[in-house]
Amino acid sequence: TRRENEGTAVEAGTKATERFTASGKLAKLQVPQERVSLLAGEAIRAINDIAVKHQVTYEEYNALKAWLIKVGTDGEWPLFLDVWLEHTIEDINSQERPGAVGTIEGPYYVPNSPVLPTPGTLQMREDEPGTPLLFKGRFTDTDGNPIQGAQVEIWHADANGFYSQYAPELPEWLFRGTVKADENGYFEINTKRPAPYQIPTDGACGQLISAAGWHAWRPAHIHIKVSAPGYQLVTQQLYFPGDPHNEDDIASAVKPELMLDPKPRTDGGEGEEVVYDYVLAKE
Ligand code: MBD
Ligand code: FE
Repeated sequence: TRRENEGTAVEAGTKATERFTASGKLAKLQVPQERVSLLAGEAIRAINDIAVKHQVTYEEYNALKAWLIKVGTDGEWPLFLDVWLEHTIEDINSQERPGAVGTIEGPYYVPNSPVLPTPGTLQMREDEPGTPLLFKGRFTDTDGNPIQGAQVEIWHADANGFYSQYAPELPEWLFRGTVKADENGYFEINTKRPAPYQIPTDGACGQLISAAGWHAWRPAHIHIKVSAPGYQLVTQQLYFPGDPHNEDDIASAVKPELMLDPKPRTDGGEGEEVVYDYVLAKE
């Protein structure tokens, strides 16, 4: 089984926290006082209402306090928020955008992955386990014209459910890359089909999951950011039919438009191929 080495959650959580804090996003954040007062005020009131409704005891209050402290010391605020809240924020903010369907980014994106021309092959180890997957598609605008200068940033876990740069001893850019589409908008990416994924179970989020009797699974997924100069960036994930967790993703991030349809390769190559096309909306 995976996650047997101690400290996996802390390792991933600390990296995710550091990367978010250092990402430069924070310096620009500006939330007006009236929004802070409205949102924080209602959130605090909602928690107090729940406490009254369910007659929360001091035992439960102190368990909550200890757990919240542990979320921080394990570095799991990015994980907690991305699993249990980001899907709602993503839905709210993508409603108006035509074209490619998005979903949550999650905690393990790394910018500036190695750039590859199409057809590109993501970095793998020798004897990397898993079914080879050829992922290909085309970029067009909302009028059906090919887009120039489009790229696919792709990242996913290895067969053990670990993301490079968030777990020890993995090659830095394992299963991470930026593939540039050709002048007609076509791209091809060679990788391996990822396995179903459990969020770290040995940290605060895992403690909540087991204390509540929930499960920690996400369906197998490939993370994607697609972009082109002058077009809106889309962050999404792609999924595989038949995965037992497509219907009960702990992160609530599956949408029908994000389901792939892999087929045996037609060119004699080993493994599967799948076509997924992108329509991007102008900025
Ligand atoms: C993941 O790999 C992920 O994609 C999300 C959303 C949350 C935790 C781990
Ligand atoms: Fe993921």
